[in-house]
Amino acid sequence: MKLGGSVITDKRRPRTAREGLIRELMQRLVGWEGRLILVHGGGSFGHYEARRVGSLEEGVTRVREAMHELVGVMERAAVEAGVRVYALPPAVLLRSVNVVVEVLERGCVPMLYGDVVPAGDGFRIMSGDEILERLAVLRVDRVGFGMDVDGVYPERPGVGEPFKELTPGEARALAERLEGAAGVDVTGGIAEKLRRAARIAEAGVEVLLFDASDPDNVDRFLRGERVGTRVVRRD
Ligand code: IP8
Repeated sequence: MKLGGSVITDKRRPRTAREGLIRELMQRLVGWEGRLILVHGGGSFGHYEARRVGSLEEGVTRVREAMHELVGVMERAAVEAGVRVYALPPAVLLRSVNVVVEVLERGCVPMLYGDVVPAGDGFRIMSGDEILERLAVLRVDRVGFGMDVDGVYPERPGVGEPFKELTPGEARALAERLEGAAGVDVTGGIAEKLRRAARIAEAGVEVLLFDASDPDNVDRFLRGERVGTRVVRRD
């Protein structure tokens, strides 16, 4: 399950975490008996600093320091709630998913986050959404994209009703349409999510895109209930 940057931070204020909500969300993981991998985005920490630095090569430490501050907030909330979270930099995934499995096998909740990772001669950003897609190979039951809107809308959030269900093909077609229809700022995020959701669902894993700023939805997702927009292969 990913907790998007727009859920756990206030995107309008640099380096501002929604600490109260983060604590509530962590509380919902207490007593969860199944296996869970957490992923979180960068919000007003990573994205803010990544925009400010001239290049990732130059600003790698600054961007990562901001992400580590947000990771610290998440870890503190986990400690207070009594959830055994184990933060892992996603650069480990460039080699394999083995460490994630080892952490799971020890009964902990691996927590990965959007981060700067080596690429070519320099660095690039690995988003939380990319991390979800890379982890889907672990034969997970379902993947959740926790956002700050209650699903995927035909045009834009709040206009009409969110889709209840999409096939991978429908999700891809919608990604094309949304990307072409409006500015990248508004829809780039959702188009990219839809493409990743389509690929994950194509491999047979159920994907849910839902509003994680309501902690009850996190409960529903963990219980395997339908929440938000479901992307699923129809065989
Ligand atoms: O919020 C981006 O992760 P995302 C992380 O999942 C950085 O796109 C470092 C900007």
